[in-house]
Amino acid sequence: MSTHWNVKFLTSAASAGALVADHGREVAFAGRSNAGKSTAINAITARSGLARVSRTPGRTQLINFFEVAPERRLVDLPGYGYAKVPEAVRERWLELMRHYFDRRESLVGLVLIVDSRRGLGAQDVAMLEWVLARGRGALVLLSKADKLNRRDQSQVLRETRSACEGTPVVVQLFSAHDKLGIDEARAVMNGWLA
Ligand SMILES: Nc1nc2c(ncn2[C@@H]2O[C@H](COP(=O)(O)OP(=O)(O)OP(=O)(O)O)[C@@H](O)[C@H]2O)c(=O)[nH]1
Ligand SMILES: [Mg+2]
Repeated sequence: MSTHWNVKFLTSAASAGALVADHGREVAFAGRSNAGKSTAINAITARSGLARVSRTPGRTQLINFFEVAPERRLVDLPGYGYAKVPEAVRERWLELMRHYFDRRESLVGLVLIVDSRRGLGAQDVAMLEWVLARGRGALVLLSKADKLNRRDQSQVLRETRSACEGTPVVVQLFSAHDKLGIDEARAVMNGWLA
């Protein structure tokens, strides 16, 4: 379980043809634009400058691959749900994601980053259904939990868990700022990657 991670950036892919060879195992991070995917990757790998963090939604338009051990990868997928993205870009995103989720043999689990102040949206649910249909694991991290008080934290946790009832989806509160849920997320990911 306690795989040692030696994290390094591998490559950015703008198209299906540019993906890293489909060997070994990888865990993908997905979520709405600005949900905190890159920040979560940095927190979980304890590498502050690894994945780029931005205040401008929709910045990560590429699929970014990071290696944590030989043949073991983390994948930062481009965010969705940003209203100002042109239709053509949105269609390209959908095509790329469909290709990735339908064919990626090395994908063992999805970490879905959901802003704890918004909760699960329709597109988040669609992502979960995509991976569950293929028998992969799923972990929902309710991000930016530091922005909520205790009461609101437990409410969103309860609601999200109840929305995922009957599925193997694991739901946790997460805050990169307060270092909440980081070890738990890593443990789930290590289980998938082992
Ligand atoms: N308070 C707080 N802010 C956070 C947390 N995680 C991320 N943020 C902020 O949310 C914003 C977006 O974070 P990113 O990690 O860039 O989000 P992303 O999902 O990778 O965004 P895109 O790649 O653009 O889709 C940044 O301003 C982060 O500093 C957190 O745990 N707490
Ligand atoms: Mg990002």
